[in-house]
Parts: sequence; structure tokens; C-alpha cells
Amino acid sequence: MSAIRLNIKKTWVAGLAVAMLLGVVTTAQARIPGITGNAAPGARIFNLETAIDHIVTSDGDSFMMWLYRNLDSDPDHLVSSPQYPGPTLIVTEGETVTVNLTNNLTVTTSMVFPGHQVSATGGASGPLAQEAEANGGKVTYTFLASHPGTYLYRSGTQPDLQAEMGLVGAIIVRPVDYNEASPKAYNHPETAYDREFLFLITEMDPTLHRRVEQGRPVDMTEYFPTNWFINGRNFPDNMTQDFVPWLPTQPYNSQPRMHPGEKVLIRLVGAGVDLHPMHLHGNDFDTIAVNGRVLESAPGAGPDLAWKATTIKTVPGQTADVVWTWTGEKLGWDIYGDQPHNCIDGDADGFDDATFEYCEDHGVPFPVILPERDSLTFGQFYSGSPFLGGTGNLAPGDPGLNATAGYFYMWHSHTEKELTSNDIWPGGLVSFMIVEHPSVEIDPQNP
Ligand SMILES: [Cu+2]
Repeated sequence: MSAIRLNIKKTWVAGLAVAMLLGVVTTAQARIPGITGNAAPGARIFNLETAIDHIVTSDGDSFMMWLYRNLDSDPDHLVSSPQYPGPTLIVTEGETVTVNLTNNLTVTTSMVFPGHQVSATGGASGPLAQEAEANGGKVTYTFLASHPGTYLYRSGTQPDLQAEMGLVGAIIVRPVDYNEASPKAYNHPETAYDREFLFLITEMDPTLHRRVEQGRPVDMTEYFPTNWFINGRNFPDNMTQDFVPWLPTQPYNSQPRMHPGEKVLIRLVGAGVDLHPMHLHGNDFDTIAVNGRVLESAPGAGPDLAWKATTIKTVPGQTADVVWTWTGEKLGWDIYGDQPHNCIDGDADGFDDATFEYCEDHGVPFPVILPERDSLTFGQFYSGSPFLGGTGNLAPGDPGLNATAGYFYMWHSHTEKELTSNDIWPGGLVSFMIVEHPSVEIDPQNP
């Protein structure tokens, strides 16, 4: 823990130094971790296998899973484990996508790619898709990534059971003119964003996993989930970084961070069997697309931004792209406190250009007197358990939990039993958007 804390402090100091040196704010883009496969002219080829492995949950439990594993080398992160969810497949509009699946499970499986016209070779035909035999069967699926957007992939063989067992993942199709320095979700300027995050939502019934592990029959009419996941992790595990070694089969976090004034794209994927009303505190958002199609009143008109909401249902099998921002405007107090600022005159929109500070509130004190740090007795975590963090006292002046002094907005399911892991709080469908001071560097590879 202390090493992590030190790194955060070093990052903060380095970010501040860079910002002061340049006199500007760095605008590096956060991106969603995933795999881009093997490129061929106009094509992307992915090699996946299914495998049995285990995940851990935030209440200290573990589950046997059926998972996808990337068989290719990954230039960014060497994920050699099977993973929950499956690797996020990142392709570009117009590419022909090929997925070569090898099935190492003891049951037949297959893959479906909703929203795409798929052809398949190998295996045997099943009710929904071409199926790979148990113990080494192979199928090749091919489709054209015809539209940019956010998509789901999952098992097409007994999907109520196999998707629950872990055979799910996301596909991101970049627009044909995608530019990492000024990204857009779709082929329209009003779908531009500064940072993007994926929230793939699933749920899990512990009893079902025990029965599968023990080879006993499963009755899906008795399905009763008590664990909920964002990108394969429960809260608070989802707030730690991507690719931490202690979660080898759960590589992806769901920790949004931003600077004031940035546009944040959230790609929501309903990958389970239940509806989840996801509530993004802090501001209304615009829903710009559903199922990889822009919500526009005429082709090419761009998103119709009339649908403002604070809560969106993630619907099983459906995806939605929402854009959220936060500026601190008209809060009535200075969000930057005694942090460095540069709000001299503001400009026509009332914001300082460099920091996005709302100038009218500059210097206005927070309306409540906060306790002095020395009056607070909590440490970074409960000390005394190797499961809950380091032991010992915080160093004098250590700010503890919120080392970068960001603003935390809870983003969570409004079905409040889903804020637990098997009836234990904290857990389930919770994350926090952290709004960081502009001088705090956000690692674009790993927010
Ligand atoms: Cu709430």
C-alpha cells in the first residue's frame, strides 16, 4: 500500500511540475484497454480459446468460471490468463473481423456477435450459431465491422448458463477516420470525447457456479444472483488499477477519472440477464447511441441531445453510449480551494481557459468548516489485516484515502441490493468518478 501511495504522490508532484513548466494542462487521452488482434489489409484476426479458471469477489469468495483467453501476444499487456470479461476486441469500421475460437471446455460452445452479420466455418450448426465441440473443437467466425460503436459478444450455446459462467465480452468499433489525439465515438463531430470508459455489467449466482463445479445439474428457473460486476470486478476491487497481479483473471478496472470540463464517454454494456439502473451522480448525461447506432433524427444529423438523464438502464444484450461532463459551474464555492489557479479574467463562457475554473466562484470559500486533518482518526485502510491494506500509522501529512484531493462522485446501480457482494457491503455495482485538479496527471493507459 505504501508503495502505491508513494507512486500516486510522485505522479502528482510530477504532473504539477509538468503543468507548471508548460503553463498548460496536458490533455492525454484515457483509453479502454483491449486487444487489436493481428492486422491484415482491411482485416483483424483474433485467436481466442475457452478455458476453466477462477475469479475472486470482494467478499473474499472465489468462483469457478468458463472464460475466454487471448492466444496472441498483446503489445500493451501480457494477459496470458483466461479473463472475465473476455478481452475487449478493438477494431475499426470497415474491417473484416475474424475470430478463431478453440473450445477447451467439456461442453459445446459458440460465439454470437449481436449487431453483425456473421458467417462461420468449422464445427457443427447449433440453434444460434456454429458450435465448437467440447475438448478442442474449433470454429472460425467472420463479420464486417460495418458501423462504429459499442457491441457485445457472448456464448450462443445455452447462453443463459454460459454467459453467466463468464463467456461474455465487449467489441469497440472505431469510426473509419478515428484519430487518437481527438477521438470520436461515431462519424460525427458531436460524438467527440476527451476520455472513454467501458462499464460491462454482469451478475452471478454463487449456487449455480458450485453446481457446475461439482458436475451437478443446473436449473435456471432457480437463478438468484447475489454478486454483481463492472468489467468483471466488484466494488471496491474495480477501483484499483488495470492488470494488477493479484487479480490475474480480472484485468480490467472501472475507475473513471477526469479533469473539470472534459467530455467523458461511457460505453455501457448489459452483458448479464438482469436490468441494472446505473446512476451517474454529479450531472445529467446525454445518451448519444444505443446498440452501436447514433440516436439521430435524420441520417448524418448527429446525436439528438434531447435525452438528458441521471440514470440509465443497462438492458441485457443492449449497449448504450453516454457522454457526461462536470465543470463545477455555479456550485457557489471555489472547487480548487487553495490549489494553484489562473483565473484572471475568464473568457466569454465564464471559465478560465487553462484550468476550466468557473471564474465567478473564484475564491468563494466552501460553505462548511471542515475538520482539521489532525482531528481525524481514520487511516488509509483498517490496519491489522493483510487483506485490507498495510499496517502501521500514516506518515505525518499523509492525506490518506484521497491522495490527489479529487472530487468523488458515486456511480452505482439504483437497485440498492446490488451494492453488495453476497450480502456484504461494500461490493457490487459501485464505482466513483474522480474529478481531479487539472495539475493532477491521469495516466492515459491506466486511470
Ligand atoms: Cu445515487
